Amino acid sequence: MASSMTHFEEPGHEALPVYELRLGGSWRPAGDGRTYAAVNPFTDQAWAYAPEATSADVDTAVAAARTALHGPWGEMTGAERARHLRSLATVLEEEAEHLAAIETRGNGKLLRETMAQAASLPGYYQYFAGLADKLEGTTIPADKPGYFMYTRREPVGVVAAIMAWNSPLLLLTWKLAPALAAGCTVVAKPSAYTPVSTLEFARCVERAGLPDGVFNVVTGSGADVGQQLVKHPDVDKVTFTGSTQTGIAVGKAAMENVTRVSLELGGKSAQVVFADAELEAAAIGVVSGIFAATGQTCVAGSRLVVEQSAHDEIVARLVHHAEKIRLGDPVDPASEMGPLANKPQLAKVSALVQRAVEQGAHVAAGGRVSRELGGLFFEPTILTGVRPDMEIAREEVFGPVLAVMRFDDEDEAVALANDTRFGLAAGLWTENVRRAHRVAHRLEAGTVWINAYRMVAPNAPFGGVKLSGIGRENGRDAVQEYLETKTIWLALNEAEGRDPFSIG
Ligand code: TXE
Repeated sequence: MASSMTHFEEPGHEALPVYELRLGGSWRPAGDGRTYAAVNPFTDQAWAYAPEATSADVDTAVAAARTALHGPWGEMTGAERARHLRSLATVLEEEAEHLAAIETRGNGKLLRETMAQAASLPGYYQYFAGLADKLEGTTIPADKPGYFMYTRREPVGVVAAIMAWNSPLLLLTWKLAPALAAGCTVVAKPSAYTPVSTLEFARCVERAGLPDGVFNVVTGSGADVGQQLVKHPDVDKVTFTGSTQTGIAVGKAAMENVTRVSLELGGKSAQVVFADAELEAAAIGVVSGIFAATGQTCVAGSRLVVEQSAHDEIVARLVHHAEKIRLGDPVDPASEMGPLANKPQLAKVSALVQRAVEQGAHVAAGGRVSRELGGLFFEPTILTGVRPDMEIAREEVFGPVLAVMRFDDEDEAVALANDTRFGLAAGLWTENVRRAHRVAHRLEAGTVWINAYRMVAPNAPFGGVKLSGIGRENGRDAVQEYLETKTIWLALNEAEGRDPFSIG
């Protein structure tokens, strides 16, 4: 990826902001001074320069995180860490508009979406502040007399947080807030496509007064900077959001050092619509699941699994909504769908749709690159007549493309919905309360929304089963991802007289 980036010599770069790495308490250019252009997907123009970290910079970041872990941060009580998390929440409230604007420039998402995301960030730091002083061990009655035994919950250590480009600050926050609550220190590596918002975020951390080295940022390519972090012997835990393919490579590389890993990966989430559903509400929910954020969300509801008798009506409603979606400048409040985030993404979406048509899918709406606006726009697309064995029913598109399949009864609905290697989320639309819970229990997914879609919250555990990942973000479960359990035994009596050659 690094080689496709524009470098510092680019004419006109002087006018653009040039960012620096956040290493310990310092802002520093990359060790060899190299930068690359961050490109705005709407204008297709460079808008800032980000440092391309060297391997020495990665070492410096990890060392700074280690020093903070063994220093002021590691010595704090949970209540003191909570105060820092709350200070950060306050700064983020003040900076929400600024961060949202940066995010939209970086990945082309609608400002109304990035604004809602930025406004939600403080709530995560508040929630995890509330948990920071409640990380309790247990006292365990020893199974033999004369011993006292208890556990401590200790931070796993230095965490490398690696994120995709689709929601850089939200994905970062889902990792950083619980990691800090647990007492860990963090080295963050945003996607090479969207380096700037995480560097701006580091300014917020600095303003909030967190000790130096608690939060560090290295930017650059995944193959270089990301890979080095994952393989770094002094990193204790890797937490990753991105594609399943890269996630598997990250997991394998981390295992070389038995580094702990959490993975939040791709999805091919089903929206299951029964004929007894309120069909207009279901149609709006399906639209929100697949066309919001231009389909570039891990929870995109990219497969519609609909009961035969409701198929034609819901497809008609969906086509009606899809054709009315206003594509446009992401900063225009009237826009409903922005561009895809980068050129490889547009090429991938186009190719998948083309192959789906060649394999027999019917284009009910959209289906093409939208040329009118320039940039990287793809039309909201609905493909009917999709069979479960087709590529478009199996592969993550990460774009505004819905694959429609039909079922005759509940068992077939569940079988179709579960006929995927992924298991991040699912939507379920029915007015029958018994069926709603019955089917929700049978769906293989980390989250099931009933008569709703795309709901997330600080206290709602989120993550995948199957190829969608390992571990949970948000909720109480998330802090556990950043803690280790230590068991402590104390012999209460002096003379034991126990056999030194047998256990226990
Ligand atoms: O993801 P990657 P990208 C899917 C989506 C998209 C595709 C590529 O289909 O088209 O992934 O997106 C870093 N060691 N999703 O390029 O390649 C990389 O720099 C360590 C689904 O963003 O997985 C970036 O910071 N790190 C997803 C991060 O990993 C490495 C959300 C993710 O990169 C690395 C986004 C390596 N060897 C994209 N290689 C979802 N479902 O949530 C790359 N990276």
